[in-house]
Amino acid sequence: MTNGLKGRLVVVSNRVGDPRQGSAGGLAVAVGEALSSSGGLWFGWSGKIIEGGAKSETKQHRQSAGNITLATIDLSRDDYDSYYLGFSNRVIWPVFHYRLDLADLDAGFFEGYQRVNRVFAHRLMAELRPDDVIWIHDYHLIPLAAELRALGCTHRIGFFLHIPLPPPLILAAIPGHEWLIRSLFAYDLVGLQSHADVAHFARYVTTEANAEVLPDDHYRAFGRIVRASAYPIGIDVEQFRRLGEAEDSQKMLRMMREQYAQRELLVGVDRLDYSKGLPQRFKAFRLLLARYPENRRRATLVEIAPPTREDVEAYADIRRELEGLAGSINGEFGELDWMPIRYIHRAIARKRLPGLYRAGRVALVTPLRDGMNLVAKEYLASQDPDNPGVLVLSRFAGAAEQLSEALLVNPYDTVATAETIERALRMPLEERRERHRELLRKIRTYDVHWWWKTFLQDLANARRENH
Ligand code: GDG
Repeated sequence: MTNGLKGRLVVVSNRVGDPRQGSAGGLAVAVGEALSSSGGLWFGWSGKIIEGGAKSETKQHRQSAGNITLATIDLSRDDYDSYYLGFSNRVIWPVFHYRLDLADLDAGFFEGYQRVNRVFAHRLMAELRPDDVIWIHDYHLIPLAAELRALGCTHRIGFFLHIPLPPPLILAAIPGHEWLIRSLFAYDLVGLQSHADVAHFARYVTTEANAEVLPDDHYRAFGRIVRASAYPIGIDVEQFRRLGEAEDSQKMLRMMREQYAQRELLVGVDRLDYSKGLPQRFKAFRLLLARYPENRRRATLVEIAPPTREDVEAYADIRRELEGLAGSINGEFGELDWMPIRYIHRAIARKRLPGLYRAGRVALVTPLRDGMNLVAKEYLASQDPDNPGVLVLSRFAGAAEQLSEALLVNPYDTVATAETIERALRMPLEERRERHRELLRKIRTYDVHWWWKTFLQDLANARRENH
Protein backbone atom coordinates (compact mmCIF):
# COMPACT_ATOMS: atom_id res chain seq x y z
CA MET A 1 0.00 0.00 0.00
CA THR A 2 1.40 3.42 -0.85
CA ASN A 3 0.18 6.81 0.25
CA GLY A 4 -0.30 7.98 -3.34
CA LEU A 5 1.92 11.04 -2.92
CA LYS A 6 4.49 11.98 -5.51
CA GLY A 7 6.92 13.32 -2.94
CA ARG A 8 8.12 12.17 0.47
CA LEU A 9 5.71 12.48 3.39
CA VAL A 10 6.94 14.57 6.32
CA VAL A 11 4.84 14.33 9.46
CA VAL A 12 5.27 16.78 12.32
CA SER A 13 3.68 16.30 15.72
CA ASN A 14 4.56 17.31 19.25
CA ARG A 15 5.56 13.78 20.21
CA VAL A 16 7.08 11.25 17.87
CA GLY A 17 6.36 7.54 18.33
CA ASP A 18 8.16 4.50 17.07
CA PRO A 19 5.44 2.81 14.97
CA ARG A 20 7.06 -0.59 15.52
CA GLN A 21 6.19 -0.44 19.22
CA GLY A 22 2.75 -1.90 19.68
CA SER A 23 1.93 0.16 22.76
CA ALA A 24 0.94 3.35 21.01
CA GLY A 25 -2.67 4.53 20.70
CA GLY A 26 -4.61 7.12 18.72
CA LEU A 27 -2.46 9.57 16.81
CA ALA A 28 0.71 7.49 16.86
CA VAL A 29 -0.95 4.44 15.29
CA ALA A 30 -2.74 6.45 12.62
CA VAL A 31 0.24 8.57 11.62
CA GLY A 32 2.69 5.69 11.88
CA GLU A 33 0.66 3.78 9.33
CA ALA A 34 0.53 6.64 6.82
CA LEU A 35 4.31 6.98 7.14
CA SER A 36 5.14 3.27 6.96
CA SER A 37 3.17 2.89 3.73
CA SER A 38 5.93 4.48 1.70
CA GLY A 39 8.49 5.78 4.14
CA GLY A 40 9.13 9.34 5.24
CA LEU A 41 10.26 11.64 8.00
CA TRP A 42 8.61 12.12 11.38
CA PHE A 43 9.70 15.25 13.19
CA GLY A 44 8.89 16.45 16.71
CA TRP A 45 9.93 16.87 20.31
CA SER A 46 12.05 14.09 21.81
CA GLY A 47 10.21 14.19 25.13
CA LYS A 48 13.47 15.31 26.82
CA ILE A 49 13.73 18.48 28.87
CA ILE A 50 17.08 20.23 29.23
CA GLU A 51 17.40 21.67 32.72
CA GLY A 52 19.04 25.06 33.12
CA GLY A 53 19.16 25.92 29.42
CA ALA A 54 17.41 29.16 28.53
CA LYS A 55 16.80 28.20 24.92
CA SER A 56 15.65 24.96 23.39
CA GLU A 57 18.56 22.77 22.48
CA THR A 58 19.68 22.72 18.93
CA LYS A 59 20.88 19.18 19.37
CA GLN A 60 18.94 16.90 17.10
CA HIS A 61 18.36 13.18 17.49
CA ARG A 62 18.00 10.94 14.51
CA GLN A 63 16.86 7.37 14.44
CA SER A 64 15.59 4.94 11.85
CA ALA A 65 12.45 2.92 12.39
CA GLY A 66 12.11 0.70 9.34
CA ASN A 67 11.56 3.02 6.39
CA ILE A 68 10.82 6.00 8.63
CA THR A 69 13.36 8.50 9.89
CA LEU A 70 12.55 9.90 13.31
CA ALA A 71 14.10 13.32 13.90
CA THR A 72 13.58 14.97 17.28
CA ILE A 73 14.77 17.96 19.27
CA ASP A 74 14.92 18.58 23.02
CA LEU A 75 13.17 21.44 24.79
CA SER A 76 14.57 23.71 27.49
CA ARG A 77 12.73 23.76 30.81
CA ASP A 78 11.45 27.30 30.04
CA ASP A 79 10.11 26.30 26.65
CA TYR A 80 8.54 23.12 28.02
CA ASP A 81 6.80 25.19 30.72
CA SER A 82 5.43 27.87 28.42
CA TYR A 83 4.87 26.02 25.12
CA TYR A 84 3.78 22.59 26.35
CA LEU A 85 2.42 22.90 29.88
CA GLY A 86 1.47 26.53 29.38
CA PHE A 87 -0.09 27.60 26.11
CA SER A 88 -0.84 24.11 24.74
CA ASN A 89 -2.24 22.50 27.86
CA ARG A 90 -3.41 25.36 30.06
CA VAL A 91 -4.85 27.52 27.28
CA ILE A 92 -5.65 25.72 24.04
CA TRP A 93 -6.67 22.33 25.48
CA PRO A 94 -9.22 23.70 28.00
CA VAL A 95 -10.58 26.44 25.72
CA PHE A 96 -10.95 24.14 22.72
CA HIS A 97 -12.82 21.74 25.04
CA TYR A 98 -15.13 24.62 26.07
CA ARG A 99 -13.60 24.89 29.56
CA LEU A 100 -12.87 28.60 29.95
CA ASP A 101 -13.14 28.05 33.70
CA LEU A 102 -10.00 25.89 33.64
CA ALA A 103 -7.97 28.05 31.25
CA ASP A 104 -5.05 30.16 32.41
CA LEU A 105 -5.52 33.03 29.99
CA ASP A 106 -3.48 35.81 31.51
CA ALA A 107 -0.27 33.96 32.24
CA GLY A 108 1.67 35.02 29.14
CA PHE A 109 2.55 31.60 27.78
CA PHE A 110 1.97 32.87 24.30
CA GLU A 111 5.55 33.90 23.56
CA GLY A 112 6.96 30.51 24.47
CA TYR A 113 4.42 28.84 22.18
CA GLN A 114 5.46 31.11 19.32
CA ARG A 115 9.15 30.62 20.08
CA VAL A 116 9.01 26.83 20.05
CA ASN A 117 7.00 26.81 16.82
CA ARG A 118 9.71 29.03 15.34
CA VAL A 119 12.45 26.66 16.52
CA PHE A 120 10.54 23.74 14.98
CA ALA A 121 10.26 25.67 11.68
CA HIS A 122 13.99 26.42 11.54
CA ARG A 123 14.95 22.85 12.31
CA LEU A 124 12.47 21.41 9.87
CA MET A 125 13.51 23.72 7.01
CA ALA A 126 16.98 22.22 7.17
CA GLU A 127 15.47 18.74 6.64
CA LEU A 128 13.21 19.44 3.68
CA ARG A 129 13.59 18.19 0.12
CA PRO A 130 11.93 20.02 -2.76
CA ASP A 131 9.08 17.56 -3.37
CA ASP A 132 8.17 16.87 0.27
CA VAL A 133 4.55 17.04 1.40
CA ILE A 134 4.21 18.18 4.99
CA TRP A 135 1.46 17.06 7.38
CA ILE A 136 1.38 18.87 10.73
CA HIS A 137 -0.66 17.53 13.64
CA ASP A 138 -2.56 19.00 16.51
CA TYR A 139 -2.94 22.00 18.72
CA HIS A 140 0.67 22.36 19.83
CA LEU A 141 1.73 23.31 16.31
CA ILE A 142 -1.05 25.47 14.85
CA PRO A 143 1.29 28.32 13.77
CA LEU A 144 4.02 26.04 12.38
CA ALA A 145 3.06 26.49 8.71
CA ALA A 146 3.03 30.28 9.11
CA GLU A 147 6.54 30.11 10.60
CA LEU A 148 7.67 27.85 7.73
CA ARG A 149 6.18 30.21 5.14
CA ALA A 150 8.00 33.11 6.79
CA LEU A 151 11.23 31.21 6.08
CA GLY A 152 10.27 30.82 2.42
CA CYS A 153 8.75 27.33 2.48
CA THR A 154 6.48 26.79 -0.56
CA HIS A 155 5.69 23.11 0.03
CA ARG A 156 2.21 21.71 0.30
CA ILE A 157 1.34 21.80 3.98
CA GLY A 158 -1.67 20.17 5.61
CA PHE A 159 -2.86 20.40 9.21
CA PHE A 160 -5.07 18.09 11.23
CA LEU A 161 -6.63 19.17 14.52
CA HIS A 162 -7.31 16.16 16.75
CA ILE A 163 -9.34 18.12 19.30
CA PRO A 164 -12.59 20.07 18.77
CA LEU A 165 -12.68 23.61 17.41
CA PRO A 166 -15.03 25.63 19.64
CA PRO A 167 -17.57 28.26 18.53
CA PRO A 168 -16.19 31.75 17.77
CA LEU A 169 -17.20 33.39 21.03
CA ILE A 170 -15.36 30.76 23.06
CA LEU A 171 -12.31 30.90 20.80
CA ALA A 172 -12.32 34.68 21.12
CA ALA A 173 -11.53 34.39 24.84
CA ILE A 174 -7.93 33.50 23.99
CA PRO A 175 -5.72 36.58 23.85
CA GLY A 176 -4.16 36.28 20.41
CA HIS A 177 -6.98 34.23 18.90
CA GLU A 178 -6.90 36.33 15.68
CA TRP A 179 -3.25 35.44 15.18
CA LEU A 180 -3.91 31.78 15.94
CA ILE A 181 -6.71 31.40 13.39
CA ARG A 182 -5.00 33.61 10.85
CA SER A 183 -2.04 31.24 10.99
CA LEU A 184 -4.31 28.44 9.75
CA PHE A 185 -4.44 30.24 6.42
CA ALA A 186 -0.78 29.37 5.86
CA TYR A 187 -1.90 25.77 5.23
CA ASP A 188 -3.24 24.37 1.97
CA LEU A 189 -5.63 22.06 3.80
CA VAL A 190 -7.00 22.11 7.35
CA GLY A 191 -8.58 18.87 8.54
CA LEU A 192 -11.06 18.85 11.43
CA GLN A 193 -12.76 15.93 13.15
CA SER A 194 -16.41 16.77 12.55
CA HIS A 195 -18.85 18.88 10.57
CA ALA A 196 -19.63 20.78 13.75
CA ASP A 197 -15.97 21.83 13.94
CA VAL A 198 -15.97 22.90 10.29
CA ALA A 199 -19.11 24.97 10.94
CA HIS A 200 -17.33 26.70 13.86
CA PHE A 201 -14.33 27.42 11.65
CA ALA A 202 -16.58 28.86 8.92
CA ARG A 203 -18.46 31.01 11.40
CA TYR A 204 -15.28 32.32 12.99
CA VAL A 205 -13.54 33.24 9.73
CA THR A 206 -16.63 34.86 8.21
CA THR A 207 -17.56 36.89 11.28
CA GLU A 208 -14.14 37.74 12.74
CA ALA A 209 -11.99 37.81 9.60
CA ASN A 210 -14.46 38.72 6.88
CA ALA A 211 -13.56 35.60 4.93
CA GLU A 212 -15.16 34.92 1.58
CA VAL A 213 -16.75 31.47 1.34
CA LEU A 214 -15.76 29.69 -1.88
CA PRO A 215 -17.06 26.37 -3.24
CA ASP A 216 -15.94 23.01 -1.82
CA ASP A 217 -15.05 24.12 1.70
CA HIS A 218 -12.61 26.82 0.56
CA TYR A 219 -12.23 30.14 2.35
CA ARG A 220 -10.41 33.28 1.24
CA ALA A 221 -9.00 35.66 3.88
CA PHE A 222 -5.71 37.43 4.67
CA GLY A 223 -4.83 37.23 0.98
CA ARG A 224 -4.80 33.44 0.99
CA ILE A 225 -7.15 30.55 0.25
CA VAL A 226 -7.49 27.54 2.55
CA ARG A 227 -9.70 24.49 2.44
CA ALA A 228 -11.17 23.30 5.76
CA SER A 229 -13.03 19.97 5.75
CA ALA A 230 -14.04 17.18 8.12
CA TYR A 231 -11.94 13.99 8.18
CA PRO A 232 -13.26 11.97 11.12
CA ILE A 233 -10.36 9.82 12.31
CA GLY A 234 -10.91 6.06 12.48
CA ILE A 235 -9.14 2.96 13.74
CA ASP A 236 -7.62 -0.06 12.03
CA VAL A 237 -10.67 -2.25 12.57
CA GLU A 238 -9.21 -5.48 11.19
CA GLN A 239 -5.98 -5.10 13.13
CA PHE A 240 -7.95 -4.49 16.31
CA ARG A 241 -10.09 -7.56 15.68
CA ARG A 242 -6.97 -9.64 15.14
CA LEU A 243 -5.56 -8.28 18.39
CA GLY A 244 -8.78 -9.50 20.02
CA GLU A 245 -8.29 -13.02 18.72
CA ALA A 246 -4.71 -13.29 19.97
CA GLU A 247 -3.88 -15.08 23.22
CA ASP A 248 -3.31 -11.99 25.42
CA SER A 249 -6.80 -10.68 24.74
CA GLN A 250 -8.42 -14.08 25.01
CA LYS A 251 -6.74 -14.57 28.38
CA MET A 252 -8.02 -11.21 29.52
CA LEU A 253 -11.54 -12.09 28.38
CA ARG A 254 -11.48 -15.45 30.19
CA MET A 255 -10.18 -13.83 33.35
CA MET A 256 -12.87 -11.12 33.29
CA ARG A 257 -15.63 -13.67 32.63
CA GLU A 258 -14.46 -15.83 35.52
CA GLN A 259 -14.05 -12.94 37.94
CA TYR A 260 -17.38 -11.38 37.04
CA ALA A 261 -19.37 -14.52 36.25
CA GLN A 262 -22.40 -13.36 38.25
CA ARG A 263 -22.12 -9.71 37.19
CA GLU A 264 -22.91 -7.43 34.32
CA LEU A 265 -19.84 -5.51 33.39
CA LEU A 266 -19.74 -1.88 32.30
CA VAL A 267 -16.40 -0.64 30.99
CA GLY A 268 -14.77 2.74 30.58
CA VAL A 269 -11.24 3.38 29.24
CA ASP A 270 -10.00 6.96 29.17
CA ARG A 271 -6.85 8.93 29.67
CA LEU A 272 -7.57 10.66 32.99
CA ASP A 273 -8.65 14.06 31.71
CA TYR A 274 -11.36 16.50 32.76
CA SER A 275 -12.76 16.44 29.21
CA LYS A 276 -13.73 12.78 29.57
CA GLY A 277 -16.65 13.37 31.94
CA LEU A 278 -15.57 10.81 34.53
CA PRO A 279 -17.15 12.36 37.65
CA GLN A 280 -20.46 12.70 35.79
CA ARG A 281 -20.14 9.07 34.67
CA PHE A 282 -19.58 7.87 38.25
CA LYS A 283 -22.57 9.93 39.41
CA ALA A 284 -24.79 8.46 36.68
CA PHE A 285 -23.67 5.00 37.79
CA ARG A 286 -24.56 5.85 41.39
CA LEU A 287 -28.03 6.93 40.20
CA LEU A 288 -28.39 3.66 38.30
CA LEU A 289 -27.83 1.75 41.53
CA ALA A 290 -30.11 4.04 43.52
CA ARG A 291 -33.01 4.09 41.05
CA TYR A 292 -32.83 0.57 39.64
CA PRO A 293 -31.99 -1.59 42.67
CA GLU A 294 -32.01 -4.78 40.57
CA ASN A 295 -28.54 -3.68 39.45
CA ARG A 296 -27.12 -3.89 42.97
CA ARG A 297 -24.81 -6.87 43.43
CA ARG A 298 -24.88 -7.19 39.62
CA ALA A 299 -23.65 -4.19 37.67
CA THR A 300 -19.94 -3.51 38.06
CA LEU A 301 -18.21 -0.55 36.46
CA VAL A 302 -14.58 -1.14 35.53
CA GLU A 303 -12.95 2.21 34.79
CA ILE A 304 -9.39 2.24 33.47
CA ALA A 305 -8.09 5.80 33.63
CA PRO A 306 -4.30 6.02 33.24
CA PRO A 307 -2.66 9.29 34.30
CA THR A 308 -1.71 12.01 31.84
CA ARG A 309 -0.10 15.41 32.29
CA GLU A 310 -0.03 15.16 36.06
CA ASP A 311 2.06 18.30 36.22
CA VAL A 312 -1.00 20.37 35.28
CA GLU A 313 -2.97 21.22 38.42
CA ALA A 314 -6.43 20.54 36.99
CA TYR A 315 -5.39 16.90 36.55
CA ALA A 316 -4.54 16.44 40.21
CA ASP A 317 -7.97 17.88 41.09
CA ILE A 318 -9.87 15.48 38.85
CA ARG A 319 -7.92 12.56 40.24
CA ARG A 320 -8.82 13.49 43.82
CA GLU A 321 -12.47 14.00 42.88
CA LEU A 322 -12.71 10.59 41.23
CA GLU A 323 -11.05 8.78 44.09
CA GLY A 324 -13.53 10.44 46.44
CA LEU A 325 -16.52 9.50 44.31
CA ALA A 326 -15.44 5.89 43.75
CA GLY A 327 -14.82 5.52 47.48
CA SER A 328 -18.17 6.94 48.48
CA ILE A 329 -20.14 4.87 45.94
CA ASN A 330 -18.35 1.69 46.98
CA GLY A 331 -18.89 2.58 50.65
CA GLU A 332 -22.59 3.30 50.15
CA PHE A 333 -23.56 0.36 47.93
CA GLY A 334 -20.74 -2.20 48.15
CA GLU A 335 -21.16 -5.63 49.74
CA LEU A 336 -18.57 -8.06 51.04
CA ASP A 337 -18.77 -9.91 47.73
CA TRP A 338 -19.45 -6.99 45.37
CA MET A 339 -17.58 -3.78 44.67
CA PRO A 340 -19.67 -1.49 42.40
CA ILE A 341 -16.74 0.47 40.92
CA ARG A 342 -13.28 -0.80 40.07
CA TYR A 343 -11.35 2.34 39.37
CA ILE A 344 -7.83 1.71 38.12
CA HIS A 345 -5.47 4.64 37.71
CA ARG A 346 -2.98 2.75 35.53
CA ALA A 347 -2.72 1.81 31.87
CA ILE A 348 -3.35 -1.71 30.71
CA ALA A 349 -1.38 -3.17 27.78
CA ARG A 350 -2.88 -2.45 24.38
CA LYS A 351 -2.75 -6.12 23.45
CA ARG A 352 -5.17 -6.89 26.28
CA LEU A 353 -7.60 -4.04 25.62
CA PRO A 354 -9.87 -5.89 23.13
CA GLY A 355 -10.42 -8.64 25.72
CA LEU A 356 -11.53 -6.07 28.29
CA TYR A 357 -13.82 -4.35 25.79
CA ARG A 358 -15.37 -7.64 24.79
CA ALA A 359 -16.13 -8.55 28.39
CA GLY A 360 -18.09 -5.31 28.74
CA ARG A 361 -21.84 -5.70 28.29
CA VAL A 362 -21.98 -1.90 28.03
CA ALA A 363 -19.27 0.67 27.27
CA LEU A 364 -19.56 4.10 28.84
CA VAL A 365 -17.94 6.65 26.54
CA THR A 366 -19.31 9.87 27.96
CA PRO A 367 -16.90 12.78 27.45
CA LEU A 368 -18.12 16.34 28.05
CA ARG A 369 -16.33 17.23 24.84
CA ASP A 370 -14.04 15.16 22.62
CA GLY A 371 -12.57 15.67 19.15
CA MET A 372 -13.51 12.16 18.06
CA ASN A 373 -12.96 9.41 20.71
CA LEU A 374 -11.32 6.27 19.46
CA VAL A 375 -12.27 4.18 22.49
CA ALA A 376 -15.86 4.12 21.17
CA LYS A 377 -14.63 2.64 17.88
CA GLU A 378 -12.26 0.18 19.57
CA TYR A 379 -15.13 -1.09 21.72
CA LEU A 380 -17.32 -1.68 18.65
CA ALA A 381 -14.51 -3.45 16.79
CA SER A 382 -13.98 -5.81 19.75
CA GLN A 383 -17.55 -7.10 20.00
CA ASP A 384 -18.90 -10.49 18.98
CA PRO A 385 -21.37 -9.60 16.18
CA ASP A 386 -23.68 -12.42 17.30
CA ASN A 387 -23.86 -11.17 20.86
CA PRO A 388 -22.54 -7.61 20.95
CA GLY A 389 -22.46 -5.17 23.84
CA VAL A 390 -24.04 -1.72 23.77
CA LEU A 391 -22.22 1.57 23.32
CA VAL A 392 -23.46 4.48 25.44
CA LEU A 393 -21.93 7.52 23.79
CA SER A 394 -21.88 11.20 24.64
CA ARG A 395 -23.49 13.41 22.04
CA PHE A 396 -20.56 15.78 22.63
CA ALA A 397 -17.94 13.36 21.27
CA GLY A 398 -17.06 13.96 17.62
CA ALA A 399 -17.80 10.25 17.12
CA ALA A 400 -21.51 10.88 17.81
CA GLU A 401 -21.87 12.55 14.41
CA GLN A 402 -21.04 9.23 12.77
CA LEU A 403 -22.19 6.67 15.33
CA SER A 404 -25.86 7.59 15.52
CA GLU A 405 -26.93 3.98 16.27
CA ALA A 406 -25.17 4.10 19.64
CA LEU A 407 -27.29 5.18 22.62
CA LEU A 408 -26.49 8.88 22.68
CA VAL A 409 -26.55 10.75 25.99
CA ASN A 410 -26.04 14.20 27.41
CA PRO A 411 -23.38 13.40 30.06
CA TYR A 412 -24.28 16.50 32.12
CA ASP A 413 -27.76 15.01 32.61
CA THR A 414 -26.85 12.25 35.03
CA VAL A 415 -30.48 11.15 35.54
CA ALA A 416 -31.05 10.62 31.81
CA THR A 417 -27.66 8.94 31.51
CA ALA A 418 -28.59 6.50 34.29
CA GLU A 419 -31.86 5.73 32.46
CA THR A 420 -29.94 5.12 29.24
CA ILE A 421 -27.47 2.80 30.97
CA GLU A 422 -30.44 0.84 32.31
CA ARG A 423 -31.86 0.63 28.78
CA ALA A 424 -28.47 -0.55 27.47
CA LEU A 425 -28.31 -3.29 30.11
CA ARG A 426 -31.80 -4.52 29.16
CA MET A 427 -31.53 -4.19 25.39
CA PRO A 428 -32.83 -7.30 23.56
CA LEU A 429 -30.36 -9.33 21.52
CA GLU A 430 -31.96 -8.52 18.16
CA GLU A 431 -31.73 -4.77 18.72
CA ARG A 432 -28.14 -5.07 19.93
CA ARG A 433 -27.21 -6.99 16.79
CA GLU A 434 -28.90 -4.55 14.45
CA ARG A 435 -27.31 -1.50 15.99
CA HIS A 436 -23.90 -3.13 16.12
CA ARG A 437 -24.08 -4.28 12.48
CA GLU A 438 -24.64 -0.74 11.29
CA LEU A 439 -22.01 0.73 13.63
CA LEU A 440 -19.42 -1.83 12.55
CA ARG A 441 -20.16 -1.09 8.90
CA LYS A 442 -19.49 2.59 9.54
CA ILE A 443 -16.22 2.17 11.41
CA ARG A 444 -15.05 -0.24 8.69
CA THR A 445 -15.90 2.20 5.89
CA TYR A 446 -14.38 5.19 7.67
CA ASP A 447 -11.38 3.45 9.15
CA VAL A 448 -7.89 4.81 9.68
CA HIS A 449 -6.81 3.93 6.15
CA TRP A 450 -9.72 5.94 4.74
CA TRP A 451 -8.77 8.82 7.02
CA TRP A 452 -5.15 9.34 6.04
CA LYS A 453 -5.61 8.43 2.39
CA THR A 454 -8.50 10.86 1.94
CA PHE A 455 -6.63 13.63 3.74
CA LEU A 456 -3.42 13.14 1.75
CA GLN A 457 -5.32 12.88 -1.53
CA ASP A 458 -7.12 16.14 -0.83
CA LEU A 459 -3.84 17.74 0.20
CA ALA A 460 -2.22 16.64 -3.07
CA ASN A 461 -5.17 18.15 -4.99
CA ALA A 462 -5.46 21.35 -2.94
CA ARG A 463 -5.76 24.60 -4.89
CA ARG A 464 -2.40 26.32 -5.10
CA GLU A 465 -3.18 29.93 -5.95
CA ASN A 466 -1.29 30.82 -2.81
CA HIS A 467 2.14 30.14 -4.25
C1 GDG B 1 -7.10 12.80 20.99
C2 GDG B 1 -8.48 13.48 21.02
C3 GDG B 1 -9.23 11.89 19.22
C4 GDG B 1 -6.50 4.71 26.78
N1 GDG B 1 -6.26 4.09 27.95
C5 GDG B 1 -5.40 3.11 27.69
C6 GDG B 1 -5.09 3.13 26.33
N2 GDG B 1 -5.80 4.13 25.79
C7 GDG B 1 -5.80 4.42 24.35
C8 GDG B 1 -7.13 4.07 23.74
C9 GDG B 1 -7.17 4.95 22.50
C10 GDG B 1 -6.34 6.16 22.95
O1 GDG B 1 -5.60 5.78 24.10
C11 GDG B 1 -7.23 7.31 23.37
O2 GDG B 1 -7.78 7.90 22.23
P1 GDG B 1 -9.05 8.84 22.31
O3 GDG B 1 -9.48 9.12 20.93
O4 GDG B 1 -10.12 8.16 23.11
O5 GDG B 1 -8.65 10.14 23.13
P2 GDG B 1 -7.35 11.15 23.28
O6 GDG B 1 -6.19 10.47 23.85
O7 GDG B 1 -7.88 12.30 24.08
O8 GDG B 1 -7.00 11.61 21.77
C12 GDG B 1 -9.56 12.47 20.61
C13 GDG B 1 -7.80 11.36 19.19
O9 GDG B 1 -6.86 12.36 19.61
C14 GDG B 1 -7.39 10.93 17.78
O10 GDG B 1 -7.56 11.96 16.86
O11 GDG B 1 -10.13 10.83 18.96
O12 GDG B 1 -10.83 13.10 20.57
O13 GDG B 1 -8.77 14.00 22.32
O14 GDG B 1 -6.52 4.35 21.42
O15 GDG B 1 -7.17 2.69 23.47
N3 GDG B 1 -4.26 2.28 25.74
C15 GDG B 1 -3.68 1.34 26.54
N4 GDG B 1 -3.92 1.26 27.88
C16 GDG B 1 -4.78 2.11 28.48
O16 GDG B 1 -5.00 2.02 29.69
N5 GDG B 1 -2.83 0.48 25.98
